Amino acid sequence: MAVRLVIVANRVPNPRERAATAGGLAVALRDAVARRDAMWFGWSGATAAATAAEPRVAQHGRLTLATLDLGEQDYRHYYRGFSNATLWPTLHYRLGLAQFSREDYAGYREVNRAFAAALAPLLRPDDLVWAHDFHLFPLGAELRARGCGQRLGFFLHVPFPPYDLFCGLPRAQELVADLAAYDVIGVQTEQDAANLRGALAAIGQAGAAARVGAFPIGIDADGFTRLAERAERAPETERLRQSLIGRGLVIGVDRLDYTKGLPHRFRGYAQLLARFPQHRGQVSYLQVAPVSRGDVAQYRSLRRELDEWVGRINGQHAEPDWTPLRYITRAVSRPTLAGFMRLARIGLVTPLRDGMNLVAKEYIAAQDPEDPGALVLSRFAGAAPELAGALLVNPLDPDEIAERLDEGLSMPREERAARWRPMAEAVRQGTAKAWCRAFLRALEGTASVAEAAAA
Ligand code: GDG
Repeated sequence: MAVRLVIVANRVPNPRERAATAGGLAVALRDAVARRDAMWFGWSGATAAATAAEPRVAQHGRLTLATLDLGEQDYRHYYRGFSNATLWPTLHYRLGLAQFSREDYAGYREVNRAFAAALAPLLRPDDLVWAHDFHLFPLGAELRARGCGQRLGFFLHVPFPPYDLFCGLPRAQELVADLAAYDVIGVQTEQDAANLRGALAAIGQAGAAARVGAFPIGIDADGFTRLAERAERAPETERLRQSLIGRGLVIGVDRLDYTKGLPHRFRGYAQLLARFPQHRGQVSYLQVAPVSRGDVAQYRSLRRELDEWVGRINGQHAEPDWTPLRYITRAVSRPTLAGFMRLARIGLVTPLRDGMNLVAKEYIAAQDPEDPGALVLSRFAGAAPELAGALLVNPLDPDEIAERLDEGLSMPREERAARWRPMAEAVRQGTAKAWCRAFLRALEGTASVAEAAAA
């Protein structure tokens, strides 16, 4: 019988949430746990007076869901504080935005301890444990401290910056040292892997540095293509098509997050309209940006800044019958997004830094092979090395964004198809399923650090 897979992540998805509305990661991992014995452990998403000591356990076929409610204090310090306001900006190279407090850091460590204490008694000796993302740097070390000898894997979904930068964060060395408890330490790109190896080597953890590997995440490409094909004639897509009256559509889809480069992108679009007047009245840019982390101050100020940009661009350029920039801060259903992406002549994806960026891959998968659109992509997205046919930009340069937009909008069909084909192939090869398999193969193939130490 195959060994059980235990996924540990900050959030456990709601089993009733339909795959059609779930994000890329939930879909990828759902596939990983589908046809085997598995457990998914993490925060329920609810808060209580204090963090629960015992998880709530529910069985769904062969999948066990084990969830903890977080105490209000822990939510503030671990989640909103250290994870979202300290680690998130630092790992995205934005040290200047990071807010550090010792209370937040203590809360972060405390929740990792509480997770480990609640998880350890549920583990079987031959379980494969796979922890996800920056919320859980210390989890492996906490499990080891409780005598867990299982194979422990860790995957970081966001970038890992050069050590010198990461070191600007107080207690950075402790966090890097925590990672040495894991048997396989996965990151998205070779660049992240080199940075993380450098960090581990710098603190004298050469052995752990050798256990770092790049495992670029992907999407269910065929599934997304089918979704886009089906949505092509759906009423929502039809309404959007009719509203365009033949104008070229530029689409952006991002959580409303300062790493996604939205103000710079809006400036780039404004530059397109100012510098390339032939596109005025001929193009419409739809930005879908569902609000996220609305209770973190920086996200609220970003939202105000974007509201201003939308007003400025439309105020300056709109005509009575033309709105240059359409902006939606609600979430749109996944099939509808797929249909919109298929309709769009340009996918505009310009994060300042991104671990991977699944939207870029979804845009490629959604295209009609006979008449595909062009992808304008940040060179700082983890997806850039895999998507060589994209029009690459430095997302901080609005003029370059404008120039690549002009290039994409003016590109003949043959060139668009020639650029798209190898990208479509890459997205079809590097699926979410393949990512999961590669990581788990690496984890199954290693001896546990704990076993090796005991031998
Ligand atoms: C982190 C890393 C890494 C967005 N708006 C709506 C919606 N989405 C979906 C997209 C895509 C997903 O959410 C976003 O994934 P990204 O990869 O683009 O970005 P993050 O959320 O920052 O994810 C990232 C990823 O983890 C996986 O490792 O690639 O670098 O930051 O699937 O389509 N989905 C729906 N409505 C929306 O309005 N239904």
